[in-house]
Amino acid sequence: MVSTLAPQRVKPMNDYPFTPLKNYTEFPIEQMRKRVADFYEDVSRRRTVRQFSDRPVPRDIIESALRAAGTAPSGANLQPWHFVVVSGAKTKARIRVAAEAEEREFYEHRASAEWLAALEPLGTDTNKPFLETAPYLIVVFLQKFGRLPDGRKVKHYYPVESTGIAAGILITALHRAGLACLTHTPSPMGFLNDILDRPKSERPFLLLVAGYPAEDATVPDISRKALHEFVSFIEE
Ligand code: IYR
Repeated sequence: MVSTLAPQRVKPMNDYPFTPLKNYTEFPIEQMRKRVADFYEDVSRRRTVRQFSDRPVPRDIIESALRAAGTAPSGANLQPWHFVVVSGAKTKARIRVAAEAEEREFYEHRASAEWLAALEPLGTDTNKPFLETAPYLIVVFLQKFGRLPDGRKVKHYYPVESTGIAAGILITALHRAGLACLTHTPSPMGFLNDILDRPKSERPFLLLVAGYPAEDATVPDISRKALHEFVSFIEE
């Protein structure tokens, strides 16, 4: 009889290769506390910025942040995202024109009075100069399905959750590099497929504006919820 005390070997139920978990690092509790507190201190300084400097940012920094985003967990590891990095003035200008047209529709017709009231503290309007000023527009696309090399469709699972997590890691990585960004969502964003030549199977998820903040950038004086307002613990 096999003893129930025998060391448990996790044996996969299939023939796909598994490899030992090599890169996991455990930290002593005190170090864990410090690391997570330092991380919080750093991310809590992140602010959404709407005034950008045109100072250039080396592309390899954006690439590293995107590499970090590409480590996000995803449904069945299908990585249902595509990122288009726009730095060319011509394309940025086309995006600005199209986004401002949608924004005019939004502010003048589509948005409810309630929505406009919610936006008032942010001071946003139809004018989006940052789409041309900032050195990078990173357009995040969500792939509803993928394609095998022979053209067959592959269904993607949880693409919204997966792409949202990847976008969160990207925003955090850009912040950690010392860059500012803005999650911009002109709605609808279908024009981005046309301008950036992306297939219909991809949906623009968000447009991240990234760069240095303008020297005179200001941000709304708003606060974040305290922990007890957005977290509950159940300990029984
Ligand atoms: N997309 C518009 C409106 C807007 C909507 C939300 I919700 C915001 O948090 C901020 C803006 C714009 O970018 O102005």
